[in-house]
Amino acid sequence: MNNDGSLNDIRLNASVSYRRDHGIAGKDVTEKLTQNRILTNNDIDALTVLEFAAQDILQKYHAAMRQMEARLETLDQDLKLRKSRNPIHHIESRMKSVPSIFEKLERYGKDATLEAMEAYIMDIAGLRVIVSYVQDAYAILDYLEHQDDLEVVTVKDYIAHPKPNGYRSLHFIVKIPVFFLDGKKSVPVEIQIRTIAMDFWASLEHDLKYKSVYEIEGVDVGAELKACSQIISGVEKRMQILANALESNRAHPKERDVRQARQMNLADTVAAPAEIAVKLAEEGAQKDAAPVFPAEG
Ligand code: 0O2
Repeated sequence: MNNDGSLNDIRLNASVSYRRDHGIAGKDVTEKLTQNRILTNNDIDALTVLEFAAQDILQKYHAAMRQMEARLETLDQDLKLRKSRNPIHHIESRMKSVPSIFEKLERYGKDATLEAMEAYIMDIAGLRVIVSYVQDAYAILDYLEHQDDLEVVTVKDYIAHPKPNGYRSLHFIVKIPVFFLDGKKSVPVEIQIRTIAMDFWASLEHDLKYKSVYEIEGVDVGAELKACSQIISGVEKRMQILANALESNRAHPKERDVRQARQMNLADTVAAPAEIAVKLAEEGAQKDAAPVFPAEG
């Protein structure tokens, strides 16, 4: 959306869709606003008109997001009652901004229309679920897959397959039925599940990415971030082993869980990340350096 031509296309498409869907002249509304000089013929003008035309659709996604959040909270409460633990640490929600939606459509090479927005943009409504342990992320996906009115349409497992920069999270799109005055609609919501540790990494990486200067002479920032992600992953695995062993002790001891915990050694846990850091520094933090974590038994 860098030139006036495409902005005008967006305005025109939004106006036509609005008129068709609402039976009133969206173009007249646009002109009235423009004549009153609330809008001018620039980027803000086009995006504001678009926002107006899209609000009806966005409301639908907002409703779906709230209902999905309630589902997750109910699941968490139920697990607390039955299994005495709350896997969900907290939930964040966000609606994608209209400019961001249309930037994504442009990236996908799709027309800047409201129809395309509904057909191709699956993360208009998004929830980020922060959990304690890696196993919790997969357990929540599994519970949702077993709710028969939900449809999990795509799963991107960046935990099993981290992004090249070290980003880890479990992403999936769930379609949830929502009842409106004109009937039931199945609305997609993007869910990102990540542990507290993954969230820590992603938040700082995001923060660093937007620093005005993202380079330090003699330091490979990307390789450092990737190494941090790998270290975090190693620490998480050890925390998971501890949690499993403690849980196992509390209920019906499982030999395997307890044995895994016994085979861990606190000294290794502390030493391993430090060793990796030294090794990376020695190797000049080469991009493809793959730190080796202590075996987990
Ligand atoms: P916002 O404001 O959260 O929407 P695709 O669906 O494959 O065409 P997309 O949508 O970019 O591409 O999907 P992807 O990469 O699976 O996940 C996008 C979202 O995941 C991002 O949202 C971030 O919230 C998060 N994310 C993905 N990669 C990274 C990363 O390397 N670092 C951090 N910190 N977060 C990441 P948006 O679209 O950026 O923004």
